Amino acid sequence: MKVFRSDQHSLHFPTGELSGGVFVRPFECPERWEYISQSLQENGYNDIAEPDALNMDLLSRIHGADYLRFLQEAWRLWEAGGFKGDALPTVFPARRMQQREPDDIDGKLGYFAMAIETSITAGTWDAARSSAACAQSAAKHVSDGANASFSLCRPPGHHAGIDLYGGYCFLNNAALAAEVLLDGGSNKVTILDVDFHHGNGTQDIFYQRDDVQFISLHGDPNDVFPNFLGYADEKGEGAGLGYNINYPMPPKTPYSKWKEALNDATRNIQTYQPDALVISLGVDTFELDPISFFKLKSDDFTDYGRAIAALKLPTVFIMEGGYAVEEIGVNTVNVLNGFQSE
Ligand code: SP5
Ligand code: ZN
Repeated sequence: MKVFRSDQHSLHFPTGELSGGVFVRPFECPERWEYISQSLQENGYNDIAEPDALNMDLLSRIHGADYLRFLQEAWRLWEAGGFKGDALPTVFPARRMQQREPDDIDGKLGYFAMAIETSITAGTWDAARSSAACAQSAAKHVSDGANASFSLCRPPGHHAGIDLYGGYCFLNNAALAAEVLLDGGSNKVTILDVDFHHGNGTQDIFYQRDDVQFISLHGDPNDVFPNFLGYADEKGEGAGLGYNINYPMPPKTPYSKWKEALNDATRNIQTYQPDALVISLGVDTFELDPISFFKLKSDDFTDYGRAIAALKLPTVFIMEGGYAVEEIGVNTVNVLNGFQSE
């Protein structure tokens, strides 16, 4: 399986994250990428490529023009304001306030943010762009005939919506991969999101469309981030009605229960009959993950990798979350190994 990755991920490394009222070292850190790279190498995934340049036209199919402009100018405006730390929002357009982008950078940050654990730094745009470029090239590789590819995306993408960032995400890498597959001749694509958190951004982007089926297995938003999307009654709208499927699950969910949801998801994929599959691959479902509450063990990742392969679809794996840093490489590679063994 060919791997796409870029060293430019390390341009994004905020100094802190507000968690539990304390400014801590960010959970989404550069070592995550390094541990995964190392495990890939140790397991013989040596066909590694740098991505092609990002196609901004394709990116514009999933993100709004104002939002893309904001991401590119945010750091410059923040610096021009004389601020010294990383760029963080402090004020939000809550209920009955104006949904209007102001000139002031503090207001812009709050206008486009869906969470404040995610800082923007000097290198954030370049890192996000390189991450999206990896997803684009991995999808192109499959669209050109390969049966699978893996994109070591960092920063991750599934919380980034049409015009919003947060949850460590800026550009929606999995959504871009789906657009590349559609552009390359697929008529229908399924995005299966197995990250612990609901893929609110991906749901947002495809909510009214029937050419992309979105399925997410995640912690119940009533109990955990992103808290305001991911309920089972969110089924899509208009042409998209029926093509959005959520499986929220409670704290301490063991693999046996998670696998039941996956089995139901695979039945829904078989009914939809997509031409290709994108996996939003977060391994924060692991029992030792510091910010999550499912109970998957390392071998379970191998098992569900096999179940994904049983669908017999061209498959693009897009890296999302996973914060038990020392085990992140093993768990990620276990999914790929399970897929390859089938
Ligand atoms: C891609 C991805 O997995 N993003 C996850 C974003 C999670 N953001 C919220 C992190 C909250 C951590 N602090 C919790 C301790 C205080 N309750
Ligand atoms: Zn996650």
